[in-house]
Amino acid sequence: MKIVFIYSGAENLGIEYISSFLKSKGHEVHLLFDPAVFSGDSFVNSKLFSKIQNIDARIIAKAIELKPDIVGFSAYTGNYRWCLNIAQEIKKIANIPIVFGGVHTTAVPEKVLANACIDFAIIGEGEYAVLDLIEHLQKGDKIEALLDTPNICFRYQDGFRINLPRPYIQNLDALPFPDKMLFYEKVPLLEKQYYITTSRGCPYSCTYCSNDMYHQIYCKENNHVRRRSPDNVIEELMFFKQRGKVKFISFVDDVFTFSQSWLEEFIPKYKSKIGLPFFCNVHPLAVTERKAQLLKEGGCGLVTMGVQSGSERIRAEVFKRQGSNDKIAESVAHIRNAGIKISVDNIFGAPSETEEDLIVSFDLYKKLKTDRILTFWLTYYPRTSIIDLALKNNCLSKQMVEDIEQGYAGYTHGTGSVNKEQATMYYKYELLFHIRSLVHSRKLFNVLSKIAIFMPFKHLITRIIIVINALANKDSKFFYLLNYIWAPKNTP
Ligand code: B12
Ligand code: SF4
Repeated sequence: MKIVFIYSGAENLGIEYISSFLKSKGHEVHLLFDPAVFSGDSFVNSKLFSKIQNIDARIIAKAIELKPDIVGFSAYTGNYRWCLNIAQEIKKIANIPIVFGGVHTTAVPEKVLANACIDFAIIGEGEYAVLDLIEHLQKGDKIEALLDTPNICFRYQDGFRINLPRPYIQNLDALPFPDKMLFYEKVPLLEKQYYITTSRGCPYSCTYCSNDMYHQIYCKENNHVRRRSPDNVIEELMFFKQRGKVKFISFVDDVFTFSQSWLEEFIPKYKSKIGLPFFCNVHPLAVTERKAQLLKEGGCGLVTMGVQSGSERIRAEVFKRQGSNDKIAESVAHIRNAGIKISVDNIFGAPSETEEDLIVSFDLYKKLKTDRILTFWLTYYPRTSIIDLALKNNCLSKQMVEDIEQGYAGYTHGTGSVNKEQATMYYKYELLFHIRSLVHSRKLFNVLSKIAIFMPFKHLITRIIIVINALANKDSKFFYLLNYIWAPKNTP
């Protein structure tokens, strides 16, 4: 059978895993890819450039031309409307079965299936479920044959058949390595920074994160986190290292440092066999002096750590993130003392957040010696528990929740759900946090922060600082966009 995946934005490991799995079972897989350099989540969001590129129409034409047996979309909330639009256009021309998977589909399969152009929605991990679906289509069985097939959802009689997911895949080593070439053939530049995950799942369950939604769906299971063996990860990396194009490894695991014993085994092997600089995500509770040393020994140059708020109240009551400010300071110090750069994330706009909370956060960031503070406006993702809190606090209405589930992810505090007065307050702290990430000298920072409070156009100045910081830190996304303009590519 021939499956065509359609995707936009960044490289997608989910599609790559399903692709190699299907290929290992003898199926043919294609990708139509819009790198969304001028649209979606891009720095340079421009309707005009996007129109000139005319990628959507080319994707639709190519999808029809390939004559697939099934077309697959990986939907996260931010690209869901785009996926839906392409699916509708394809269905108008050809009656090809269309399947949606990915995090947004997993959260709200019934909303996805309410669109007549989508035939199937697959929730949770996709490898075995897509195989079941393809084999079902190949046999030409009646839809009733899928009534008890885990993960697969579809319209049935007057409603929806939402089948529960099968248990998590426990032995990740048994999966074929992700089909990286699917994306690299489209944009060879992507190979410079090798995305890899050594685990699936997260041990924590922050209320704003999609892991919280996964934990609700897979509620009967308590083994949310699964990890590949160090040897299996090294084997995957060796193959691409030998191709000689990879310059940098990005471990995109939710929390790379959750197990010390795994790192003790992995790092020496990584150092001797791979030895490329790498990046990873850490959690304040999953950093110790020894773990930081191990990261450094392996060649880690930068870590990202979620702080999200310096207010212990917001972290505990709203975000459900455990750990004190002292623990955060200690973990940052371990990373810095090991000689690794650290970038921390902060989320503005938590339900019930007051200026008091922002002042406390500001005090924490003044103390921490971080290389970068990235600030985000809270984005509500479907079926995460922070939505219930926001409803209780009147930060969201029922209509807004419906919009979020329909993929109008604009309900961030930065795009409309705070009033002018609140926005002015947020812009002030946003600017202060960004200045802090550029200026490490306490004295200079104190002077600048006093001036900044009175500056006009705070939001604009923040944007300029973000660009300076992206250049100073050689931000990979930023350079990808710059390089993409003249790099060879074969899209869509
Ligand atoms: C790695 C990662 C990235 C990487 C790589 C992107 C990628 N998609 O691989 C980078 C850094 C580029 C990235 C960017 C972004 N990310 Co991101 N990212 C992740 C992360 C940490 C892991 C994803 C991953 O690789 N998992 C491993 C694979 C194997 O699992 P998977 O993707 O879930 O795929 C499985 C199933 O979903 C399913 N499946 C997936 N696709 C399909 C398609 C079909 C047809 C079927 C049937 C099944 C299926 O089968 C797969 C295999 O089992 C997740 C958090 C998480 N833990 O899931 C966030 C996450 C996906 N990202 C998120 C977001 C918001 C973004 C950005 C929009 C951020 C931004 N503002 O720029 C961008 C979007 C970029 C883009 N266009 O793809 C959100 C999405 C939330 C939501 N509800 O929409 C998540 C869930 C984190 C969160 N906040 O909760 N991200
Ligand atoms: S630690 Fe990070 S990945 Fe894990 S649940 Fe919290 S926000 Fe999500």
